[in-house]
Amino acid sequence: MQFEKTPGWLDWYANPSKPQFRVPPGSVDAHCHVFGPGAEFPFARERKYTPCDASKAQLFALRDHLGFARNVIVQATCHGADNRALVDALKSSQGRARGVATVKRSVSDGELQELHDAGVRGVRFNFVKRLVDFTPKDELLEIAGRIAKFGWHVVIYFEAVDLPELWDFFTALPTTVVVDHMGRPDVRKPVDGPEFELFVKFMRENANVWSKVSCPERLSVSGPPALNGERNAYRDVVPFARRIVETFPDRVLWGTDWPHPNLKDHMPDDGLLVDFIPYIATTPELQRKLLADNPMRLYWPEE
Ligand code: 0GY
Repeated sequence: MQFEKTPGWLDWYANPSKPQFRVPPGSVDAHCHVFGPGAEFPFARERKYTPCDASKAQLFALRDHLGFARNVIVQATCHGADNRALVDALKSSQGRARGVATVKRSVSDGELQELHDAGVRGVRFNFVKRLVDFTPKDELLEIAGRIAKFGWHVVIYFEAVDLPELWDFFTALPTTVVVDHMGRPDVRKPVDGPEFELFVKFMRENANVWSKVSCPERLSVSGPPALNGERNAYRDVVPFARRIVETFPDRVLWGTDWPHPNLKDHMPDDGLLVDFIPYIATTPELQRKLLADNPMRLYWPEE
């Protein structure tokens, strides 16, 4: 099937720079996606955008270029609950990728077992209204109860303003809970203001909650670096991510978010994104926890 990209869709950065920061051995890019290819793995009917293709081979090439050892591939909303592209990528990774799927209430235990065997270790619940239609909370709770038996966790994606309303649901989840992109703070607000304090409280009061300190390019208002060779990009996001890394060093993950869905203004150079890491994890110990120890504990606990 042929797909037309959403008008204005920015393709991923074709020739990312080599990062100056060398990630520790065994590092995991713990948030990235594959898109299609649409001709092989059609995009879902209920999708809110149509991306460009971004294949497993291109993802694995980026992994090697940036110096990572492994990937956690997260089911993107453009594939709905059809996890075939994800499973195909996991099976081709020679054990170097694990996955987070999207499932519906109708999924059978046999299908969950197949996903597990392919390397899936979590499900994603998305509350970002521009990306998905509403799913009733009782359905999500039922799914959470079933995947808990497989030792999986729940990944949640929401925007900061919605945390108060979603708090009771999130704190009722029976598994480890991983928040995408720090719950998307508004970085124009103070890092110690009420909105981000609520997120810090959410993590402090719930020891099962982890956070990805990812997507500075999505959260930043100050934007990418000047075109003068500077590699210190997205500075307005640093205080937020650094605070989470330093307060909860054993419950943070990092990922590129390649191929970066829905960016309207600019497409980040993935090499620059890697060079963001030492600004938010400022010691070798914090870097090792963020990039290797924590994702290994969550996704490859047997190693
Ligand atoms: C991200 C962020 C976005 C999209 C998706 O699955 C998705 O479509 O996650 C977004 O548009 O903010 O994590 O990739």
